Amino acid sequence: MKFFEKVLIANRGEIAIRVMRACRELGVETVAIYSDADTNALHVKYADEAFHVGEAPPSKSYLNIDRILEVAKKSGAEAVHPGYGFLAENYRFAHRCLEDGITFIGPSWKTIEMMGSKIGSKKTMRDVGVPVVPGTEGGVRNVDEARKISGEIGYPVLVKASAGGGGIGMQVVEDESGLEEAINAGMRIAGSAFGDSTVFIEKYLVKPRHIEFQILADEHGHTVHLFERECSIQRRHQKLVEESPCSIMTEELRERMSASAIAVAKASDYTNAGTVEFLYCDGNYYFMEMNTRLQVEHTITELVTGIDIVKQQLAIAAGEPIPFGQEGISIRGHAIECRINAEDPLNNFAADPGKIVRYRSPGGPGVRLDSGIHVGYAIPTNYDSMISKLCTYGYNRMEAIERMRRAIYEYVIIGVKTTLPLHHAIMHNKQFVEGNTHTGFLLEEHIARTLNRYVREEETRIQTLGASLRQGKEVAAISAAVNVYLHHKKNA
Ligand code: MV4
Repeated sequence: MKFFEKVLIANRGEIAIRVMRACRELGVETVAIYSDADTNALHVKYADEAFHVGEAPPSKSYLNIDRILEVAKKSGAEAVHPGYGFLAENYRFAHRCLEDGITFIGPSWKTIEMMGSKIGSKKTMRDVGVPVVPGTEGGVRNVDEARKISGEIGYPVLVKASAGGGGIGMQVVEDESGLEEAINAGMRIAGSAFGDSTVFIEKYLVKPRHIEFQILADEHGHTVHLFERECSIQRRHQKLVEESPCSIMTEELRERMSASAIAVAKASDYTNAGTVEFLYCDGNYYFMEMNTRLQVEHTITELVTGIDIVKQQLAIAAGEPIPFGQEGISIRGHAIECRINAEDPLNNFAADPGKIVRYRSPGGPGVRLDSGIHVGYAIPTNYDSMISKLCTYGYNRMEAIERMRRAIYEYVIIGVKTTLPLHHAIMHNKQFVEGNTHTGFLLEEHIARTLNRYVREEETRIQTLGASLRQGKEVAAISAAVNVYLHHKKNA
């Protein structure tokens, strides 16, 4: 079954290629779109057809709804896959697709709209009995009400934007004296960032873990979960390392959380692939939000369940029933993802766009690399700095970690600074290895202390490898990488 004859992929980079790979396996023709900045990008070459959609700024190209729908019609694509970011959670785009008779590969526009409101979705979930963080029922109407509720739930509290995402407008309030000021600031920031100044208040959870459940739901009323991922290791609300399963998961907790995740999907008439995010703290979990799209970290779920989530998305969008029940889905082994960004970890993670002059990807047992880059590729400044996703799979968590350490050593990217040394530091960090992580993990200084050393080592390694490669000594370059690795083993 190929579900569609032709699909347009309204995205770029590694995720556009990921979706096209599923299409290729199914025999579905692919249509790429590209901006002025991406004329030489891999996703353009990978597709069967490619159409220019505008200038480099996203608003002129990858967010240009009129132009993208025009290309869809011109190319004869029956469906559009939005990937993540850009138009993936834009309910207006999903609605426009519906109007134009093009299948949007994702949930209905109504579900996307509902989940876009933090307050609205939280209220729906509270009503169906899913645990939510204690706080105001809706938006803050006035400071007196906010004071009363904050006093009841107890400080510290958190002011959050209803339309928010990425922690924008979010503020911790330690005691009553800071409340009014935080509400005003939160409303101002939310208003200018989202055009909606509504804020709400929640009890502030200390050092929570971020645990999310992958969901699949078809148009015949069947909803299943593909287990959980832990994504606590992040920086400024950008995830950096994800893993599945969560290292502290128990059968009993998974039973409860997965039932809640399915209840969330049912309550929102969910169809297609989605993710229910929870905060976990001291044995309790709370619904935070639902992401109505394919996520960056879907890869690790694919590794531990063996299910191709993108193919399931296409099947569901074509009206097919999910071909397995919950009892037909199992989790096996352990998978970890490290996001490789073109950023300088020693310069406050500033983006380091530039040209990749040397590149060698890791391989071997249990390694999956999803990337959109190649030698000679100039990373555009207009888009996200994530250039690839390095995932490893192992029989258990320790083997996945060992394989990630090895894969990081094998991975050579010369020309731009990357987050590879940071991942090196994390994979060797005692607290991470023990599974002792939380959302403030990277703010604690133990990583900062070792990061300098790892970045310096990475630079030395790159120089050694670069010198060997320039002399055409591929084998010497490989042995240099292995030697650094052996050195580490000895000193571990
Ligand atoms: C919280 C929280 C603690 N208590 N809510 C951050 C992004 C936004 N979607 C929700 N976030 C948080 N909400 C309460 N009541 C801590 C965070 C948080 C966080 C959550 C998930 C992953 C990383 C995070 C990093 C800092 C704060």
